[in-house]
Amino acid sequence: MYAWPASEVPALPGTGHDLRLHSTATGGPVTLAPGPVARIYVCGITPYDATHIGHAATYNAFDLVQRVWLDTKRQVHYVQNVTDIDDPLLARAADTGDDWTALAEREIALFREDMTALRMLPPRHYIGAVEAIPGIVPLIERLQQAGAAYELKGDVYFSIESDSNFGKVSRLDAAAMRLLSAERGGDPDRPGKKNPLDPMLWMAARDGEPSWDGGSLGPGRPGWHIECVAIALDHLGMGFDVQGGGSDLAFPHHEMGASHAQVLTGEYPFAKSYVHAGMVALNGEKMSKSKGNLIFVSTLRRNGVAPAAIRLALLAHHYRADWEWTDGVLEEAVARLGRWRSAVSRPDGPCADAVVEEIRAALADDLDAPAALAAVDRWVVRQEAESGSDTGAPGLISRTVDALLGVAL
Ligand code: 5CA
Ligand code: ZN
Repeated sequence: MYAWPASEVPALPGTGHDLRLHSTATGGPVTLAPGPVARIYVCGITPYDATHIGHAATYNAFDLVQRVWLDTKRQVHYVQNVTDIDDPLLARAADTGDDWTALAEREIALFREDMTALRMLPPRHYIGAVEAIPGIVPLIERLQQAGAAYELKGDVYFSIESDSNFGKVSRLDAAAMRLLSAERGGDPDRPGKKNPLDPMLWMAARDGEPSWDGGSLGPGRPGWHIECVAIALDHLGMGFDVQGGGSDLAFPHHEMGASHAQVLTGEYPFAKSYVHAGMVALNGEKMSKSKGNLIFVSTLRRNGVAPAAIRLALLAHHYRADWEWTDGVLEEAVARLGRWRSAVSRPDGPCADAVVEEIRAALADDLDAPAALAAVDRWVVRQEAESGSDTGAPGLISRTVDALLGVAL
């Protein structure tokens, strides 16, 4: 499917630094993309309620990844999916009486508008689960042939025991895995499974639910993890640099995906790093569709909030931190945007070369966006105090903030 238009990325003098990101799989920083092409897969939305601030925060983190790599003159192969068929989407459509395809289309359209307004650079490949089905079916058949999958009442499950590296992504103990499996789309209590954690690869057609031709698997629809694996292998191959998403995807989604791919290819690892953004909360609880405690980007925009202020509100938090959305967070971002905009509209200021370097260094060090904002804040304060004589400085600040942080002043 088509993604959304790319906002222009201004060219900056010099070159950025190589990116180091914290990987869940190592518990420490990994230096990425040694070659001229960087490869990243970021899990996309399930389109039944988009785009809340939690989504936006996660996509902001991976947009920064793309911007840092572009600043090092690398090409970026960025792939994102849309889970346009899954249980939660059907459940929401049944609740509201919507046609599930119409619901998905509407929410994807809104997501595209929000991403464009927030200046998130689009993926090169934006792929829906439904359009990926013809590629998913043969992968499941291959897993069956390899003895890594089994049938249960027409459904097909992946056997986690077939992957000797299972567990290396999330590094959780068995009890924690079991708990999270039940919470996040798994069915650990279903009788007849070889291991309670085994995830579904193919769900046989259910009455009243959509289904697709599954060849030898029979009519049905794909499981969640194999969807992302099929899309990532098709467009990136094994050993890509970053598998990204929110921290709620570490287990089971990214753990299972890595196992599927490693058994399919016999190669290790699926991704060189597994990078997870913290969860944004509202009123003390994780912002989530199921709880309904959501602040939507589109509502803020409709209420006249500048997208650049929303972006600054996201950037004020380190991507790995869990944080809470409050009115105060937004007010601070609106005030900062005002200060920055008036600063760059002045005819001169103190030399900004060191600020560019500070922003580059902060972002290269595990995307320290708050430190990048602080560097700009200090320049603004200096300009207010001493003015300065560098007529190129306001323009350089403006272009840097646009290129590296996605904020148009
Ligand atoms: N379609 C799947 C991934 S294949 C999915 O998780 N969709 S989602 O719509 O539920 O979430 C999309 C992305 O937003 C995921 O990376 C998820 O981790 C992230 N996300 C969801 N809620 C929050 C939140 N409250 N804070 C931060 N990120 C969040
Ligand atoms: Zn995914």
